[in-house]
Amino acid sequence: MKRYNRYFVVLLFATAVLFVLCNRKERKDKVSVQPLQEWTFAYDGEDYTAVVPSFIHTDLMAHDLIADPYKDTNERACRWVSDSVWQYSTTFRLSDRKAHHDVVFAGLATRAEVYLNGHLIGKADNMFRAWRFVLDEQLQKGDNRLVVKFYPIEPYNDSCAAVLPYTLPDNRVFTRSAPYQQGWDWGPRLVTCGIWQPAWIEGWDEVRPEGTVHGEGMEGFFGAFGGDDEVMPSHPEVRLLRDSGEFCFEIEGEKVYMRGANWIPIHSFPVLDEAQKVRYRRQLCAAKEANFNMIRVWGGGIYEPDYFYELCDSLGLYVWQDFDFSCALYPGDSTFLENVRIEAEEQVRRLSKHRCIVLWCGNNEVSNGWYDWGWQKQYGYTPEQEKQLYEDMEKLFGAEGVLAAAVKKYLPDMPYLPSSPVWGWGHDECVADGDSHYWGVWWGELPFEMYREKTGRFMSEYGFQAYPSRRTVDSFFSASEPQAATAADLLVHPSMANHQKHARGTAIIDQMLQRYYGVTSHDLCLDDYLYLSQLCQAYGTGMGIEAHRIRKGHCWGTLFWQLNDCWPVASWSSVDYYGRWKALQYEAKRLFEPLAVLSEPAKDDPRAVDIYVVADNDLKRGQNISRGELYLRLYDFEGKLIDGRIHEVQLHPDKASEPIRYTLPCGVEAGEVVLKAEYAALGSKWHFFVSPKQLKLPQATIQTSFLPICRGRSHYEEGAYCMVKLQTDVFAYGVELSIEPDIPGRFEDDYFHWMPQSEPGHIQFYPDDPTDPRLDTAKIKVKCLNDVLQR
Ligand code: BMA
Repeated sequence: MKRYNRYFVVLLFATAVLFVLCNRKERKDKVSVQPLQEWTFAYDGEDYTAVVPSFIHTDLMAHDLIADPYKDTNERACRWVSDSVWQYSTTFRLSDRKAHHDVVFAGLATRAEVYLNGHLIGKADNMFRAWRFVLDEQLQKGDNRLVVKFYPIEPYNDSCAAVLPYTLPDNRVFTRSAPYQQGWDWGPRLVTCGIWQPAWIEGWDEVRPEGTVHGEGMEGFFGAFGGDDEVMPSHPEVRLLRDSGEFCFEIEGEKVYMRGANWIPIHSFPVLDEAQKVRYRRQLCAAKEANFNMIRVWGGGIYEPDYFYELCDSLGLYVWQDFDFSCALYPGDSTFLENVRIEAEEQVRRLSKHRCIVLWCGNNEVSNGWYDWGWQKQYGYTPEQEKQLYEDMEKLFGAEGVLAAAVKKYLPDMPYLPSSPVWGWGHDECVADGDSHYWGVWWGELPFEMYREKTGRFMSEYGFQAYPSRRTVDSFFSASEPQAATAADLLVHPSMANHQKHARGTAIIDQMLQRYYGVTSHDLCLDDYLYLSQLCQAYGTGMGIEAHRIRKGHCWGTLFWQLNDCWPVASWSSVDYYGRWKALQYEAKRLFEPLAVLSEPAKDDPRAVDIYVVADNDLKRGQNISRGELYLRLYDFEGKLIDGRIHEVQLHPDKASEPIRYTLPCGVEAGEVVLKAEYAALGSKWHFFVSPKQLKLPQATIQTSFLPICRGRSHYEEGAYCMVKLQTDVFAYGVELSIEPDIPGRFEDDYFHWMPQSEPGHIQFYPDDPTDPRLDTAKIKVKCLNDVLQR
């Protein structure tokens, strides 16, 4: 009898669920959706076809009305575009007449008025919200004309600033648009506007749709907003451990060490078309291949499209998500807060379905700016004003603020951090409490070795700039190169200078080149300089990664600044705008191996090194690596083995192994040898006892040959790949391979060290298009530090 009761309850429940689902479907079926895809924009009294979704700059470029702003100094020449009013129009007839109709814009950038048949029907002022306007009153039977008028944001921002009784550090904060488009220290100033998400008309008879329903083909950049049938998946059980200053992600009961980098938008005009999807895939696959397990979506960019998070979900990359606020103080009036509340709720709700997100953070460097950047003094705030500004910050970012509330509403168990970093890098606390942006290296112009002194509990930013490769430079620098020009001569050319957005960028790179390589841009040709800037970035940032992983247990994450670029430029990125890996990305791949052999010079003995083995818990299950043998082999640069040792090493889940000390034997010149440390054939590391400029590297002769297409299993996947055969007569430091002609693809490894061997070694090359006929006659070009320093 009891059993029957149970069946009855189950049946009743199933019927109820079915009833609810059918009803929902019925209600949804009543909503008609009519896409609005055919638009024009007005320029100089004429109408031009527009692409929707897109931005005015891309539309103008498509009609040759402006030159590509990524090239030379065109960015400046098209400044007028940001200062103009732009008008987009479409004409439509209703395909399915209902009792009521709304127009829905999944995204408008940014200050816009919407007119139907000449009547204002609504205004928009936030790029990160969807907008819905009622059409009914002005709707006509036949053709209807819908116009969207975009206004420049700067005059509006200035007018808001003018009525405030105090100055905010940056007027851009008054408009909710992507901060980076206003120019950054790696980004052009390309303030743009446009219908940057899909637009459509919804019609219904009885029940007005809640939120936004989207139909076939309406899946845009932001996907669907607030559709009432979205299911929130159960998230992994994520905890952010913060006891006694700790900053550690615990996921499903296990502490996870995070390895990765910061993410900025992949384009100054971030529209999700097929070309951008390819670029999203390329960048995120680069992260995965380089053994990242986390990406931080930085708060000065955009909330990325669902496509981005779907890729992260499927690649197994955790995402630290900043709200879109960065490096400034924001208004605290109720209109602004309400605007932000809606934005935050829409975005958190939209992204709540992605399991990859493990943290929402209020902003990038707002708290850091407040405490450390001298705003109070610079803008002469009175104590009352300071109090008010502090309270405004709390209202937005605090634990009880608008953003935290949005997270709590849709993701009650999701960790929320008010601001990153917890402490600025000038405070002693930055190594003891919370996440840290360590900018003593670069901004503070301190040597790379400082990373070893300043390892915080979680390193969410640190890094060093490098120039992109020659092919990327050629894409924006069209001037011809005078004979015998040094890199320094060329770097001051307006086209090159416009692609270095940091005021002291070139000087700081030169300083470090001098310190570690003994040369500067004045001693090098452009090609050698670009190469060396990358080697230097990999060397410095790599030293940071090692320091942070060696201190695992104290530190639970290392995310360097920055993975990608939004245009071709000199920057901190490890992969450039075109997807070309800089030396740093290869170095990160080595140093981010879940099981890594790491080294650090002994503090008390210049001839000694401490070797560590660190194993993270994303090592392949079943690998028995808890105990193993560490082989230490010392070679001279002719490849002769000078010394060899074996040590037993015990690994730990929550910290690096105990250090294994190795001291150079008497009589060995520190600048003439290299130590190879290898753990159980799983991980290895080259260690040098002096800085690169003190190495006595002999001239190297490297022979290469290229085998076009091999079929079968590459190191990554089944498919076609090419093979480079490589042999050197002496130890070659930092070997850079390039393929001639420029065939898109990637080497399995690059900027590596290479020992003389009796047989040639192999490096695989993965062409984007294995049927490219140029592969048959392609040649390999090599460069290495041995040669560059001898020229
Ligand atoms: C960090 C970032 C960015 C900036 C970078 C390099 O602090 O948050 O604001 O691009 O420094 O300067």
